[in-house]
Amino acid sequence: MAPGHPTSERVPTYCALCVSRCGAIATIEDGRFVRLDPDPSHPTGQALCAKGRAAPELVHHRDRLKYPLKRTRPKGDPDPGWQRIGWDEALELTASRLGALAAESGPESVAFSLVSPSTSASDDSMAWVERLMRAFGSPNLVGAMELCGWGRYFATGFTFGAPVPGKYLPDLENAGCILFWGYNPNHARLAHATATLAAQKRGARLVVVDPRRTEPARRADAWLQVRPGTDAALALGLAGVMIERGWFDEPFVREWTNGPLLVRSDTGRLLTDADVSEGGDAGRHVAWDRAAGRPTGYDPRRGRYDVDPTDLALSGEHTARTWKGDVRCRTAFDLAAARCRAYPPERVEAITGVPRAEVERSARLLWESRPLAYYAWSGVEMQTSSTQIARAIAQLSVLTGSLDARGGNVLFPAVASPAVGSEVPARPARPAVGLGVADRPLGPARWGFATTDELYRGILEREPYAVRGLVGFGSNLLLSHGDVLRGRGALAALDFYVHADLFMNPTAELADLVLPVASGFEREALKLGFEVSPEAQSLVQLRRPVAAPPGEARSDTRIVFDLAVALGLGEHFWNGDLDAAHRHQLAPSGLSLEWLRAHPEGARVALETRYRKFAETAGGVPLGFGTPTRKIELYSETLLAHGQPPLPEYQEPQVGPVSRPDLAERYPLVLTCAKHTLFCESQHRALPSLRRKAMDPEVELHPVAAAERGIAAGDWVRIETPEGRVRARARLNDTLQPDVVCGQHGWWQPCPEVGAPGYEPFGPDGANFNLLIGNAAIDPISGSVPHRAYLCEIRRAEEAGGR
Ligand SMILES: Nc1nc2c(c(=O)[nH]1)N[C@H]1C(S)=C(S)[C@@H](COP(=O)(O)OP(=O)(O)OC[C@H]3O[C@@H](n4cnc5c(=O)[nH]c(N)nc54)[C@H](O)[C@@H]3O)O[C@H]1N2
Ligand SMILES: Nc1nc2c(c(=O)[nH]1)N[C@H]1C(S)=C(S)[C@@H](COP(=O)(O)OP(=O)(O)OC[C@H]3O[C@@H](n4cnc5c(=O)[nH]c(N)nc54)[C@H](O)[C@@H]3O)O[C@H]1N2
Ligand code: SF4
Ligand SMILES: [Mo]
Repeated sequence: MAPGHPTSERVPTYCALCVSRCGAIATIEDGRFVRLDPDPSHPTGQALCAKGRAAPELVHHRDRLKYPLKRTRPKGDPDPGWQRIGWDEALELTASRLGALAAESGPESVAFSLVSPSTSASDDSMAWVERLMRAFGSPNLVGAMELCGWGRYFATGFTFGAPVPGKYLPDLENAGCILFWGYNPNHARLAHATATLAAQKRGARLVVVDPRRTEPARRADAWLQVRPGTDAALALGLAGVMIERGWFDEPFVREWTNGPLLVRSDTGRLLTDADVSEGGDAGRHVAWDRAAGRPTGYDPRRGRYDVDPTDLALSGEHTARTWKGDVRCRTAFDLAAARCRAYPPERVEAITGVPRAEVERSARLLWESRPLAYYAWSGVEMQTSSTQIARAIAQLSVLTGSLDARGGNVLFPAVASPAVGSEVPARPARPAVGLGVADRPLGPARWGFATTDELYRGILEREPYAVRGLVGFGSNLLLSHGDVLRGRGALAALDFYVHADLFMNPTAELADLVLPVASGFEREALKLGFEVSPEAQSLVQLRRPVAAPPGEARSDTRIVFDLAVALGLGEHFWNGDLDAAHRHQLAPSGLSLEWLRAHPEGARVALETRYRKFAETAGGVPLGFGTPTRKIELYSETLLAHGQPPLPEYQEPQVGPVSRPDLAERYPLVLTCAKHTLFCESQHRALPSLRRKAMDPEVELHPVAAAERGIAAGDWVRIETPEGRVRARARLNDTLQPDVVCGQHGWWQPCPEVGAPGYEPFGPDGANFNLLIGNAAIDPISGSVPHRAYLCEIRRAEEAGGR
């Protein structure tokens, strides 16, 4: 283009900054990326949030990392002495150090960490990181699985044998009733927020469970203001009302859940043929034929009962004759129903604070306006009973018969593509066991995820084995996770830590080597499907870079491939050829990489949406569910076998006023937190257009609680828990319960352009919320940490000493 001729180009793209992946149009003027606007023709492009609009500020930010940096001074020295080095040296150093650790202590001694794909463009690279881990031989991925994904992906797996609602997303376009439980899409996933508004316009009902009156709560048909962490009691109570009133899909429960199976009252085990007759088949279960008044068999391998399912008794106590004598049994559904009925509305009110009439009314709403499409997220993930809560909420979907039904939670169709993260053979050597497997065999470790607590223990205590290396793709562990000071000690004690990021952060400061990463706007990325609807799933887009990366920054994917080659694992990575990798991903769909590159708006692949796929048959056998009984497991023998409750149960938050009255005397307020609408997690505080609108960390509290403490709106206060203290500004909110307060995490970055300060990440004069949270009280199954239900006290900052 001739100089002096202003050029303007508009490139269809999408914002990769968070889980919403909003369809967008990037404007490039004179070669510079200057604007991002919504693209309403894109299935997720109805709107952009302030963060998306601020994308050019992120891209062009002065503090972006530009070159690989090597530490030259010891950890703990206030000056790391960062020295610029070249990529070749950085990759060689990394490969040789990781290779040496693997040779000395096994590949499992190297953990990987990854910024959550919900809060970043790491979605572009996650599968490749997993592939690298597999090829290298490490079973330890530290993400935020125990804080962010466990309930959505794995806890409900015990019920459905599938990730609900994580992958069985709410079918908002067809839902009769939408249930958002501890989830605020208006802040977290704009594409869901706009789809919800549209659904409400066409008459769908909305039920919101949240201690705070969020935007969706304001517009909801029912807002259930639950005491933080007591959600399982509410879910059980709702289910109890539905069962009591007959507001449930009895044929669905009979045919598709393990409700009809008989449970031995003496052992809690499912009755099998081996109980009934000597030498009987332990793999066959027993139900009760109510027509004939006698037991009948069920074979999970064939997914079939010996009689027509309509003949099965769903409830009642039955005596089964076994070869060792008579055994009293109850149906699994009977036990589940009894558990739910133990939480009648008045008890739910006493535990959760939700008025009993609201429990009744909401139960009716869930039933009468079904199909029910639900999503549950952060509010119930970061709890000491996140597994129980997730399973309790799942029952509501089951009772309404909404799983994989049109308008329920549906596994939408997907463009065919190989699972590149898991298709390479795991490294054969000696099979490495994940850090947490011994302590929590059913927890995240079973699926290759380690909690930060497990990571820190591995590093500091060498238990169950030594962790000596860490490869970090983003992930600001010291801001995002509790037990901050122990974490700092642990990271400093690593033999080798390499961290790839857009910016230096307090966690990366402890690395031996820091690698500069291209942002999502500066790299190509292939996205097969946009998740939220069948239409969105049909779109394949090859995101085109709209700006050059700063300095020598490279994409995470590029770094993974380069590192793989340097480690001698190139055979699994097309010897570093990214195009070849993308062609491999596209092969089953027949799409061409060149075509996609020339058409940044992407291609639509025709997909057929099928519902109730569990009822389809293969070789005469209904597919059913991926559970041991091939049915939805209201009653889980898997959990029982591990000493865990087979039915969802209510457990008081471990750090709460009921469990810890001793602590509650000094710390009488219940502390939760929520995402900031303007920032993702610990990021974005340095972007002027955003920071201008939110200069300081805040804590919301009720005016009565504030008045009792002499606190006025805008005052600096100290939040104090048994673990630590931090500062925030008071914001008064009279829709909160008076004993509930809500903070914000992620504050550390300054923004000099608007005169906004940074905050010390490790001390009481800073604002690192997670200094307040410890790792001692955790979910016994998953290791989830109670960032969303803790105890605290709040004081004016001057009274507590210092500003
Ligand atoms: N703007 C923005 N968007 C983001 C992010 C961000 O940081 N900022 N982060 C991304 C990530 S990583 C995630 S995981 C998603 C999360 O998305 P969400 O899960 O929607 O995140 P939050 O808004 O923090 O939490 C949802 C609600 O849980 C409520 N809550 C708090 N305690 C409890 C409780 O005990 N019970 C119940 N029922 N509710 C409770 C809060 O009041 C809040 O309204 O958002 C993603 N999108
Ligand atoms: N108190 C409290 N604690 C929480 C939460 C909460 O709600 N309350 N939420 C939890 C949840 S749900 C999550 S997911 C975690 C999130 O915690 P993290 O996964 O640590 O996420 P972020 O803080 O958003 O970002 C971490 C780093 O990733 C970098 N980054 C951003 N994009 C990229 C990229 O594309 N590539 C690379 N290599 N780096 C990138 C950022 O610059 C930043 O330095 O925090 C958890 N911690
Ligand atoms: S919600 Fe905002 S940050 Fe997230 S993808 Fe959409 S525009 Fe980007
Ligand atoms: Mo998250």
